[in-house]
Amino acid sequence: MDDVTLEGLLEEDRLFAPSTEFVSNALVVDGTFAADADFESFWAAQATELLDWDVDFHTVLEWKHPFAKWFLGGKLNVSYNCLDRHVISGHGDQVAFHWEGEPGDSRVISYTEMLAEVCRTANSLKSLGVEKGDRVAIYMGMVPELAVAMLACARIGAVHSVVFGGFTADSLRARINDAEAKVLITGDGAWRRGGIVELKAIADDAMSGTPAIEKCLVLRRTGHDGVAMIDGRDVWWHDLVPSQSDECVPESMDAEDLLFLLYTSGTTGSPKGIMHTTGGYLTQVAFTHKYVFDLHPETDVFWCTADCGWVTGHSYIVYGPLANRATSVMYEGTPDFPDKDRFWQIIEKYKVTTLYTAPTAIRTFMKWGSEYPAGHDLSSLRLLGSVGEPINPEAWVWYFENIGGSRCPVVDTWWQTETGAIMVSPLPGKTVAKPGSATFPLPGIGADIVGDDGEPVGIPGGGYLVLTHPWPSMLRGVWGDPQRYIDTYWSRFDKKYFAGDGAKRDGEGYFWLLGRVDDIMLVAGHNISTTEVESALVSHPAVAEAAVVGKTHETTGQAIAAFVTLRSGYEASQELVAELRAHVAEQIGPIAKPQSVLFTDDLPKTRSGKIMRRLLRNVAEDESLGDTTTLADPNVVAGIKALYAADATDDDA
Ligand code: 6R9
Repeated sequence: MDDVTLEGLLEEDRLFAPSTEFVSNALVVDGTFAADADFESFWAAQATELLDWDVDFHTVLEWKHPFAKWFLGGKLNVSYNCLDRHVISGHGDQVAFHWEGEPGDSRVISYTEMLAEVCRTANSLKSLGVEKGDRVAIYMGMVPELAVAMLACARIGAVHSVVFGGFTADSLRARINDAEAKVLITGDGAWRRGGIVELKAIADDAMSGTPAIEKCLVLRRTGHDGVAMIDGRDVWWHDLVPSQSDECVPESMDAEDLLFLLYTSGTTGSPKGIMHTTGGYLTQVAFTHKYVFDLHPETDVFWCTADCGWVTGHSYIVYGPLANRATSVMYEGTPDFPDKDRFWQIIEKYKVTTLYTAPTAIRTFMKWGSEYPAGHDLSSLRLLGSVGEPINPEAWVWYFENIGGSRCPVVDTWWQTETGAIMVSPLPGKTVAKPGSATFPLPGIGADIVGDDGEPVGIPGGGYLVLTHPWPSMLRGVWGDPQRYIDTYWSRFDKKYFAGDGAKRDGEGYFWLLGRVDDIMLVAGHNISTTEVESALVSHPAVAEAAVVGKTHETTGQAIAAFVTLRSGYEASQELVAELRAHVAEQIGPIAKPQSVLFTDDLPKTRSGKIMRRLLRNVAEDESLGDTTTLADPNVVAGIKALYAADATDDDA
C-alpha cells in the first residue's frame, strides 16, 4: 500500500446472536475468560489444563524479539497427548475417525486402534533408520495412514513435512531437498473424482533428484498395476508395518523441539519451511479447537474438510481434535463426486455436528444451488466454521441459512500457517456475529490494526493487521533461513508481527479482514479492498463468486477489473454488466464501481482454494502469466486470458 490508509467502505448491520439453546450448553459464555488476564498466565493455565506433561515447564515465555520460546523446561509427547492418555482414561473404544473413501468404502477407527497403528508405524520408521530430529516427508492422499504417519513421527521425535498430494514432482522435490528429508512416505495412488493420481510415479520423479532420501514407504490404496518399487529403497507399507510391535515408548520431547515443517508459498518467492514446535503448538491448537468449536467430546462429530497437506488439516483434523479426544470425520475425495451432494450425504450419514470448511467451497455450493443440501437431513449440525479467505457476507448468510438451518452459529476463523492455530474468531456461545467479520482476537491473543507509520489506527479505522505480542503456536522461524523470518514478519513494523493482510475495525471494534495487502487497489487516491468489492458483487443474486483486481488507468492510477462466475440459472449479458456495476456503486460508492466485468466459468485458485488475484492482474494488464505452478488448474487462467482479450465490455461510464 502507498501512504494512504485503507478505508473499509462496505457497511454491514446484520447481527446474529447465539440462540438461547446454544448458549445453555456452551463451554464459553459471556464472562468465562477474564477479559484482562495477562497473556502469559493465561496460556500457562491452558497448557497445564489441556495437556499432560512428563515434566512441568518452569518458565512460560522467553521472548528475545523476534524469537520466542514457550514453556521452557517442559517435556511432553504429542502422540501420547493425542492417543495414549485417552486410552488410559478408558476411552479407547471411542471413535477417533469415521473415514469415508471417495469410491464409497469406509472405515471406523477407534482411539485404541489408532494408537496401535501409530506405534507399529513408529517402529517401522525406526527400522528404516529414522531418528529423533530427522525429517520425514509425507506425500499422500487423505487416508487414515496420513494422520498415522504424522503421529508416528511425533511419537519418535522425527519432524514431518507433509506435502499436499496435489503438488507436482518439482514442488515435492524442492520441499524434500530444502528439509533434507531422509524418508518419504507416499501411496501407490490417490482417488480423485473417480480417477487415480499416481502418487508413487510422481514421487519417483521427485526422488530422482533428492540426495538425502534413503527410504520410501509406500501405502497401497488404489491398488493399480505397474507401480515400480526400487530394491533397497522402496518398501510396501503392508510388508513392513503390520509385523511391527504395537508398543512404542513415546519419546519425551522438549516443549521447544521441532514438531513439523510445513511449506507455504505465500504470495512471493520460494516456499518457506514454517517451523512449529511441540508444547506451544499443541497448547494453542487444543485450546482453540475446544473453545472455538465448543467441543463436547461425548456427543460431537467434528468434520474439518481441509486436506492434511495444509495447516488447517494439521491443526484441526489431526492435532487439535485428537488432543481433545474428539470424534472426527475424514473424507478422501472432492465435494462433487459422484454428485454435488456428497458433503451433505456425509453429514447425514455420520450425523456431523460441527462443519469447518472454506469460503471457496461455500461459494461453489451457492453456485450449484440450494437444492443439493436441501435434499439431505442436516439437522445434526449445531455449529459451522469458515477458514482460508475472507467470507463474503452473502456467502456467510447462505451458509447460515442453507446449511445451518438458521440455527447454528458461524465462526469465521482468521489465522495462517505461520500462526499455527486460530487467532481471531467468534466464541460461538458468546460473540454476537456480523456476517463477514472474524469479530475479535481470542483470549490470550493481541491483535491490532496499524497505519503505514505502524501506529494503531483506532476505532473505527483501517490499515494492516498486526499481532502485538507472542502466542504459543507462533512459527519459530523459517527452516534454514532465520533472516527471512525477520524480514518477512518482523521488519515492516517495529516489534509487531506483520500478517500481510489488510483489515479494518468498525465502530464497535469488530475486525474485518480485507484480503492480502498485495491485492489491495489504489483508485483515485483511495485504497480499496478487493474483498469488499467482491462482497458487494456476491451480494447480487446472480453472482456466485467474484474476483477483482486493480489495473493501470491513465487518470485514476488504477481501475477495477472484475471477474465474475454466475449462479446456476443466470445468463451473462451486457445488461447484467451494467446492473452489477450499478449494484457495487450502490453498495459501496461510485469510487468502487468496476470499470470492466468479465463473466467466466471459473476463477484461478491455488491448490488450497484461494483466489490468485496476481494472475488476474496479469490478465488485466495484458502481461505474461509468469509462474502458475501453485494453481489448482492452470487451464482456468489461460481460458480467462483468451476471454478477456476478446471481451468488449470495457466501459468508462
Ligand atoms: C489457515 C490458513 C493464510 C491467509 C491469511 C489470510 C487468509 C485465512 C481467513 C483469511 C480472512 C479468514 N485467511 N483465514 N482471511 N478471513 N477467516 O488459511 O492458512 O493457507 O497460511 O493462509 O489466508 O489472507 O493471511 P494459510
